[in-house]
Amino acid sequence: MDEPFTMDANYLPFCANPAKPRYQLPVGAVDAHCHVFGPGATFPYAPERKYTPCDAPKEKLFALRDFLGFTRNVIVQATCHGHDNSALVDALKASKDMARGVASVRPDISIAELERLDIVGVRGVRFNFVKRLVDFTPREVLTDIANKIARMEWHVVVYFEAQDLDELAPFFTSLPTKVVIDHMGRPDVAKGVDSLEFRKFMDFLDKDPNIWTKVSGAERLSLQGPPYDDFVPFARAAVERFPDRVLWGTDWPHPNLKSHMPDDGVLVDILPRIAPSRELQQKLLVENPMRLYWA
Ligand code: 0GY
Repeated sequence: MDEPFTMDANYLPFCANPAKPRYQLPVGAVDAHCHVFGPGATFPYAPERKYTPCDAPKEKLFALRDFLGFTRNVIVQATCHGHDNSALVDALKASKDMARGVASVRPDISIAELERLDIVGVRGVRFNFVKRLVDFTPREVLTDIANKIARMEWHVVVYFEAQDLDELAPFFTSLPTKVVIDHMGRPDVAKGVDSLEFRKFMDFLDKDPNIWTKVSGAERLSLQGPPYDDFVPFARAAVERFPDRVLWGTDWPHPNLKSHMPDDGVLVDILPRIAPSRELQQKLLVENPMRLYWA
């Protein structure tokens, strides 16, 4: 049978043979930002998607987890699957409690459906504000969703670009849950870690203890490429200032990268540079994600 979906012509597939990391992850480490895509023949991509990726099924994700030395995953619903969380749910069920999920839901979702998602391991919803990935959703709609999921003791994960922080910050602060910012709100690393842009981001976290951040996205934000020297100071600054509110993930299978496809082993090897002590590594990779997703 013909495959029902053909990946975009300029889409880069994930690295099939990553290097074994030199850095040994702490026991129980969590890859707290990754995705599953399809397979499209079983879990069709959403009609409203802005890109068609290559399939990246759960079996490949779990094999990568074991190869790199992680114990657990947090699987984040990506926009190419829209609000259909079937591939995510399937992966969570197959993980034997070794994965948690962040879903994408519509405002009319019932409490019964939220409870079904909770049982399989969903602990949050993602609001995406990146214009190349999603159409606009009014804030009131997102607030309705946040109020519903607050009852489940879930949290909100947000993805946006640095220039939009000023406009979005009051909305994030108004949400009734913890809010986890993907990839440090995508700073422009060319501006440097002391830039007004990144200081605003750090001050925002400083003021609101409900805000967490993922210090992931080296391969997305770096202008220099591996070993991502220009990214490291940003992640390190966030880890050192907010050691109890940071998470890290590979972002496998790295949707929409254009410059290069990272070797996930090389990505893991930046961890001791962004979290220089064993204590910081333990918090970043084990204690924080366990508190947020498995408590
Ligand atoms: C990421 C980043 C991207 C894509 C998505 O949901 C998505 O489609 O998050 C991106 O294109 O920057 O973290 O996966």
